[in-house]
Amino acid sequence: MKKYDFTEIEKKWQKTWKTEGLFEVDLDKTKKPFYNLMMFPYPSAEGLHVGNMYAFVGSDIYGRYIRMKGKEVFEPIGLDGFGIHSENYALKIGTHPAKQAKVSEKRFYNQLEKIGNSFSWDNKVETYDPEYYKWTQWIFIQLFKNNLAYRKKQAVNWCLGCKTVLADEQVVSGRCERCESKVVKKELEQWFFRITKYADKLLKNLDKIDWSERVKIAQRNWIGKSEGSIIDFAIQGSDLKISVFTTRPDTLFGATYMVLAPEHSLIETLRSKIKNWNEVNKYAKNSRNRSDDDRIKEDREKTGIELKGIKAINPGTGKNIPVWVADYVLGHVGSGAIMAVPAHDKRDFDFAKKYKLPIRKVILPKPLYRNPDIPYPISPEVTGGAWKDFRVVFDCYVGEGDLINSGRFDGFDSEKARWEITKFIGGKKTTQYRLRDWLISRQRYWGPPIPMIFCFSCAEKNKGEKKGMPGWYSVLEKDLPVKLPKTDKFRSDGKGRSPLDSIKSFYETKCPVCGGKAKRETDVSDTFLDSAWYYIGYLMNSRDQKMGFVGTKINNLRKHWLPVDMYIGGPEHAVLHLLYVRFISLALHDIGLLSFGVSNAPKGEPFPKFRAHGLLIKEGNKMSKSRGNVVNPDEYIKKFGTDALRMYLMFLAPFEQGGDFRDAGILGITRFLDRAWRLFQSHNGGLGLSRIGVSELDRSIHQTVKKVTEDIENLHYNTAISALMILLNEMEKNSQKLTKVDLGVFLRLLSPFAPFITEDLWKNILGGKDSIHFSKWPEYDSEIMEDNSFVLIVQVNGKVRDQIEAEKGLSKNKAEKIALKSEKAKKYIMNKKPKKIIFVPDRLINIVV
Ligand code: ANZ
Ligand code: ZN
Repeated sequence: MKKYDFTEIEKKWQKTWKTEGLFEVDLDKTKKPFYNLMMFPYPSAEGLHVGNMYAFVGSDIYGRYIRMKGKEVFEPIGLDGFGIHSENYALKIGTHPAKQAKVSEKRFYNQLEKIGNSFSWDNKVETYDPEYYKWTQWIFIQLFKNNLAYRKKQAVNWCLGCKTVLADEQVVSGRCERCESKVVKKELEQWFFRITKYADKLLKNLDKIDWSERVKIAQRNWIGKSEGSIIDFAIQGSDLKISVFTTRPDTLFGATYMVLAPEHSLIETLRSKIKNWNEVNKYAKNSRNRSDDDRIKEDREKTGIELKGIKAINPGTGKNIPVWVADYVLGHVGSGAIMAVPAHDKRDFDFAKKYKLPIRKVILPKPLYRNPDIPYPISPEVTGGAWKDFRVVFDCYVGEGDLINSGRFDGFDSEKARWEITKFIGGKKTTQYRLRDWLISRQRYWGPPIPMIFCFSCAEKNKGEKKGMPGWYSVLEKDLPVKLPKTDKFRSDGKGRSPLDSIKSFYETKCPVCGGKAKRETDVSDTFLDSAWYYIGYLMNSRDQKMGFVGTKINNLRKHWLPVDMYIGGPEHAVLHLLYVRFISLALHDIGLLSFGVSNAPKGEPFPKFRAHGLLIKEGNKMSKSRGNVVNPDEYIKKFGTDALRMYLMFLAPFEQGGDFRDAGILGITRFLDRAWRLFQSHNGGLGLSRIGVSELDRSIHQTVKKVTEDIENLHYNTAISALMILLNEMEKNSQKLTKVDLGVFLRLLSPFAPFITEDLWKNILGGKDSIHFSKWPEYDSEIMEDNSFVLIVQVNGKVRDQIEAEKGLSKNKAEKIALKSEKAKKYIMNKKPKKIIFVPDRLINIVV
């Protein structure tokens, strides 16, 4: 018998498929398109990670299944190789990022070829390819032209390691998401995208797209909608006022002091009145370079300084209250100032305790208030011990309840009081979002130069102009791409300038409007802009042509491919990539450069269906270089084969849950494939076409078809594989009865998981002419599937004498015949004539003699 030589088989089919271009798709001729997309990888230092493979294989299985269900499946692949991560790696090993990109590219594609996915290689994209980033720049320009890109000076996140600014999304607990260095604040002029304009749409559409719930929750929290009021507090003895944003205007009467953020402009304005100016100024300056995360942590010890000589007036109570500066209030949130209500806000409470500020309770939890033993108004005299208890339990009560100590609003329900109080003191209702505009500039080398030009003389000329940004023009579209210049000075100097800022030949240019001397923007754009449109990039290439947005406009030619039908990727991208990609698509839609939609999802949403895969760990631990436990798929592929590794990865747990990789486990899969191989080889040549009647084997086959089909649809690959294992057992037991049809069904069910061995057996044993991967997915017959038999209990004079398997729906007559034939029953009937026969359908027959 021929041995299962996976190395040979896998090499052979890989080569054949590639030369035949089996999985290439003619994008223009498709009738039943299905866009099966997985998040493209960034080429990391170690080459393809088994975690990448896990994600890709999980996505591929789904795609292969859909293909066999009759769709034309497009499954492209590419590399997200522009940006900080790739650049940092090149810097670390002391090589040029462009050179390293070529090395990584080769290695990655090589590895990706081996994982057995049905990739459409003709359409691959690399984000650092000028043909690609030409369009990244083009998108920037479209956003600029539509007032969605602007420049402003702002205190921004500055990573001390990467020496560049970072978006909020890239700062995790005060550290850089990529290099984990500390992140501080720095004042710089930067480019921003107005993603906040889409806050509401991004939020609302979430309800109408089919995404993993945990990712939706993360996006909702990130966008952070909160409804509240703006309330003005007059500053005593001046015309100035402090505006605050609060979600709890109902607690106004409990505001016993106010806090300005260290960045608040009023501090400077009030300078001459602040008696302890030096102290205040020093505190304000120092707190600015602390990260936001650090500042707002609940458990961090609060600090602050009172503005001596300044008092504000609480518009509810009419009383004077002190004004402080403290870094737990952020400059860019709300209005950068708060009314502090220590009795009902934890941070204010801690602060008030520390600085001995008054605490005034204004909300009482309902059960207490309604308790007849505690009459209103509550005071220690009236309540005695209860007051004491109340204080212990509710030092700081953040919930809802009824108002006390609030003048005419006493007794109001706190939720209802919000608007009543706002109205009463002339405040305004507003909605705030946590989401901030997307900071897009990076002071780095390895990225697409931002395609903007600054003209000094035009800026002078249009100085007073309110609209737009005087002197700033986008590069003419015909001049795209603005190529990243080749240079050896690609390292950042750490002073807030990009390396491009010292390349005169790059930045010296002409003004596109007046033709005078002008300077190019020298920052590059954030890597997340590269990946915010790559799913369109895949559609722009094909075997021998590259085309663009312009002229042909993607929305005419290949829009039937959009939106993406199934998108799979890591949940860690919930607030980065997955938010940006939606924003860019919605914006291009509104501008009119894209147009696609499906009936069951909002127009312009690029991914109506998204599934987050789980995390792959190694023997209980996170895989990381420092632990030295990163699994390199190459080794395992060499030792066990791609098919075995694919199946092993998918067998670990439900795909959306992740799994624990253990070396020992893979042997179980190897044995399974070996057994399947032998079963097929043993039938080489001698196979019947059909069986007569319905047998137990038929039932198992149909049940397995149903199970595997449903499991794949739900990405429960692990249980689909175990169903196939059970079926293999059954087939081995009934080896004599097996037909070609049975074996064909088994192979097709297995093919998405183990594409190589199944193709080989399909062609060599079953004589398949075309690839198994384009054969039809098996269907099941629910009638056959159902268990049609039952155990007939045979009694003689009420005592059980035999149990016989029979077909359901058996008639009384037939049952009688079967019973009378039973050897065991005959012994008790002893040839006597039955007096009476009791029959319970599908259960028993009792012969009374
Ligand atoms: C008074 C108050 C009383 C508040 C109370 C809360 C509870 P969310 O819900 O997350 O949107 N706040 C407003 N601006 C701030 C800033 N710049 N820095 C830090 N905190 C700020 O949070 C809204 C609440 O956060 C606001 O409502 C305000 O405190 C605080 F019993 O106002 B609140
Ligand atoms: Zn000019």
